[in-house]
Order: sequence, then structure tokens, then C-alpha cells
Amino acid sequence: MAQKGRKQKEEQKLRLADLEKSRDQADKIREEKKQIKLDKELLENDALDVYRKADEESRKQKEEEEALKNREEAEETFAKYDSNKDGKVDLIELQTRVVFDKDRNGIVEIEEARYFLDDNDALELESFVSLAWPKIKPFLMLDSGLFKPPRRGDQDPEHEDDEEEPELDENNHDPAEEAELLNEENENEGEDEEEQHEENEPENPPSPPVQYDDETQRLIEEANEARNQYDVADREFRELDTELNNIRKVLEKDFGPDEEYAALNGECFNYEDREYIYKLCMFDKATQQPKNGGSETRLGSWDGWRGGDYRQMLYANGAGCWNGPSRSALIDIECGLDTRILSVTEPNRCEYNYKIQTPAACVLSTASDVHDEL
Ligand code: MAN
Repeated sequence: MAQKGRKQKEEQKLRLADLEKSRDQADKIREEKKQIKLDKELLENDALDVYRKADEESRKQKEEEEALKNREEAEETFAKYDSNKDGKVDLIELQTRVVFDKDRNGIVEIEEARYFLDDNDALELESFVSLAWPKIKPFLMLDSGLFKPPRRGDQDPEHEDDEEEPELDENNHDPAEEAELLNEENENEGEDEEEQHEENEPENPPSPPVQYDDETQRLIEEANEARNQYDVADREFRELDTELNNIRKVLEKDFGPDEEYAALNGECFNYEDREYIYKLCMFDKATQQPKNGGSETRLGSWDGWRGGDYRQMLYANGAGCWNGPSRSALIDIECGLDTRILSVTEPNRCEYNYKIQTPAACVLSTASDVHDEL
């Protein structure tokens, strides 16, 4: 066993040297790929910027067009409602329009009309556009089924103050009345068909995939390829680096004067008493888990040998003990035919003692006069 352990370490030392070379090589390749990626991404970004700017431009233009359209619509509505052409829309003029009969009682009451004039008796064009139109427009849309009020939680700053809408919403679900209203709308606003169609579409239709020109498309593909190549090189480097660190950790561990304990590295053993399942993972950690299902408590992590004869291990710096130091476990090792935990005790609170047996300790005891072949 000792010979096997020694051989393992020799092999790992060789592997370590190889790995270091491969890792350095991988690091160089990764750096090269990184530079290529950065260069390609610069070009890609410049090309995409043209599209981003155009996109921004058309968004702005669309917003401006919408604002303009809204303004025109407001002006047309103003002209339509100002029946006596005195340059003002007043309560009486609104009262003649059945569409403003919010409570559907057949009369547009003065208070109903006043709501749409934002608590005014009459408004001139500019104030109509800024104060009345924001109240009238959503109502007309809601009324004709073109506008669904935002769901609860959705904030729509334009309509924040339309507190009376829920009432409208309820009424809006009577099919007969809805039809009547729609008819009226159609009579009044037949010219809005095109707009109705537009507004019926979902608010944010998914934008179609952008068609880039050939040169931009080429730059994107080249950047994608460079990104992929960098990712592959990066992964390769990290894999080698992890393997290297693992081997280093193993090489750093003292498995005994003749590597007697090497084969036990990472092996785990359990021991159950009345209350707990104790676990020992060699050269790694000791833990304790209550049998009634509580979570695992770390009793300690591999710290080193104690006593100078490779018969006692210490696992230290475990979970903190309430009002005390962190837990730790001393492992006493004796020779035995197989490897197992014989007992676990807690001689002092949060200080544990494992007694284990293993053939590795037998080799150790005869190491001076018996050869490894045994
Ligand atoms: C838990 C276990 C015991 C330990 C106490 C200390 O119950 O880890 O072994 O003695 O905590 O509070």
C-alpha cells in the first residue's frame, strides 16, 4: 500500500510538471484569443452603433409623430365639440353628447360634463388640449372598446388620475350598451378607422429581427466566432488550472513517512451512535449529523498530524461551539484488517475523539522491518 501511495505521488509530480506547461500554453492562447475577441468586438460595436442610432432616431420620430397625431385629434375633437364656434368648449356643449353619459341614465348631467372639462365651465383650445383631452381620449377609447385599462399594478402615468374609470369599465360590459356606444362612435368618428386599427394592436409588438447589411453581418459573425473561441480557450485554461490546484493540494498533504495513508485520501466513513451520524472524510473533514434530521455540523477540517508517529490526526476549525471555541476532532488510529470508525466520543464539549482502525497503520508499525510488498 505504501509503495502504491509513493508511486501515486511520483506520478502526480510528473503530471504536475506537464500540467504546468499545458496551463501556461493555454494561458497564452487564452490571452491571444482575448485580444482577437476585443478587436473584433470593437469593429462589431462600431457597425452596430449605426443601427442603434438609426433605431433611436426612428423611435424619436415615431414619438413625435404620435404626439402630433394626438394633437391633431385633440384639435379636431375640439372643433367638433365647439358647436357654437365661440372658440370654447363648454359644459352645455358636452352635455349634448350622449357619449359622456357615464352613468348611462340617459342624461349627461352637469357634473359628468364637468369631469371631462377638468372641473371647468369652459375651456379654450390650449387648455382643452392639456386638461380635457387627457380625460376625454382614454374615455372615448375605453367606450369604444379600443382601450383596455391597465391591469392592477401596471402604472400608466397618463391615466393615473382617471379614478372614475372602474365604474365605466363595469358598464362597458353590457353588450347592448356597448353596441349602442360603438354605433354612436362610428357615426361621430368614422374617419378614425385607420387609427383604430393601429391602436388595436398590442402595445409592444415584438420587433422583427433586424436585417443587417452584409458587412455588419460579417462583423457580427466574426465577433461571435471570436467570442466562441475565447470561451473555449478560457474553459480549457480553467480546467487545467483546477486540475493543477487539486494535484498541488494532494501533493501538499502528508500521507505518512512512506505515503502509507495515501490510498485513504478522500475516502469517507460513517459511525452511528444513539443521537448522531458521525462522518470522517480522510484528509478532508469530520462532521456530525443528528439522526432526527437536523443539518450537518462540521467538527473540523483536515489540519495535520499530531504526536509525531502518524497515529493521531487533527481536524480543526469546525463550526463554532455555542459560548465556546470552534469544534475540533482528534482521530486516534490503530492497526486493523479494514478501515472503519470504532467509536466516537465527546470527552469535552465540542472536542470530539474518533477511534479508527486501518491496515495503513499496520504497515506503518512494521515499516522499519517489513517491506512494502507486504
Ligand atoms: C450540538 C452537538 C453537540 C455539542 C453541542 C454544543 O448539540 O454538536 O455535540 O456538545 O452542540 O452546544
